[in-house]
Amino acid sequence: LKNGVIIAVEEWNARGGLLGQKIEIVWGDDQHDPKQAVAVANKFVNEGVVGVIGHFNSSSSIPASTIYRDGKVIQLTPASTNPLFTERGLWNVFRVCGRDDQQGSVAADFIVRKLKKKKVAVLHDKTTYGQGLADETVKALEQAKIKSVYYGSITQGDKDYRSVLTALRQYDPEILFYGGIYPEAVLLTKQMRELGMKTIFVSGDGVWAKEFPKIAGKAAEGAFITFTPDQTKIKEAQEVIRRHKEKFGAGVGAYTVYSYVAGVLLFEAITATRSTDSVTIADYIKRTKWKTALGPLQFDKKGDVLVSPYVVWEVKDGKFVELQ
Ligand code: ABU
Repeated sequence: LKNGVIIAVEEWNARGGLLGQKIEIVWGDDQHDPKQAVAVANKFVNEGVVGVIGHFNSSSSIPASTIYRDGKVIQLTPASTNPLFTERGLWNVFRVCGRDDQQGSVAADFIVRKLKKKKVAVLHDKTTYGQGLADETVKALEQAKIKSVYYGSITQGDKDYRSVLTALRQYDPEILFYGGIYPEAVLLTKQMRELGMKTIFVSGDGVWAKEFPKIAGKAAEGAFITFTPDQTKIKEAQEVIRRHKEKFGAGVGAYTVYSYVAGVLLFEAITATRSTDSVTIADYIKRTKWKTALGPLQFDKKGDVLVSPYVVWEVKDGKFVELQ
């Protein structure tokens, strides 16, 4: 997320900045802790920031958003996918990515229609994102008349998940759907294979990180992950991807282009309105049809994008491959 913002700010500052001033980035680290997120949000408000690009975790973005609302600060999250972020009617929030109710139904549809599996175990990491995505997937499975054979949770940061895997193995699941982030997905897949389980691993965007296949190795092969369609094929994204490679010597992360776009929307809104008043900027962002590095984009009244497709990716030969 940082890299995307840095590229956007460098681009705008090279053109002279905003309203005659150079843009200054103020960084905060919420340590993916909701309490720390609130502390960071208060710090930003006290420092008089105009807009926040962030946070990453839904469990940080949601509690921080009310601090920003009260402090009259715009918040654009590039990556927080829990529906609650935009479902509370806050005027100051925007989400550039999709939502877990969309993502969960794509996962369930893939399990039922494409994989044609019926025995699904579900695990989540107890976070707002992880549990939220697991619950949305369960809901969508139930609409397809599939009741999960096991529903449980793990604790982020633990290293040994063999006891929960052994417990769910008794139900002989064909699929393990996991709501959570990639470090635990690495351990879950590795330990599943160590236990001799052939269960297919399915998860969401929190696991779409090159580290997942890289660290899990063979254990990740054949895993299915929901995420957006391949950003490297979007023509408008090419220049950001090129500049990222040039500056940081690596390909973009899952949400780098999203954070770039969030920054550009904020800067374009400030330029167009010639204002740093958050209500004026929010109103402009909401009523504008945007052309962005992710393609055309428009927000609804809640601050969600009107179109946010999810597709399924498979881990093949250590890489994510988008399925057609
Ligand atoms: N969307 C995946 C990870 C970030 C979050 O929503 O918590």
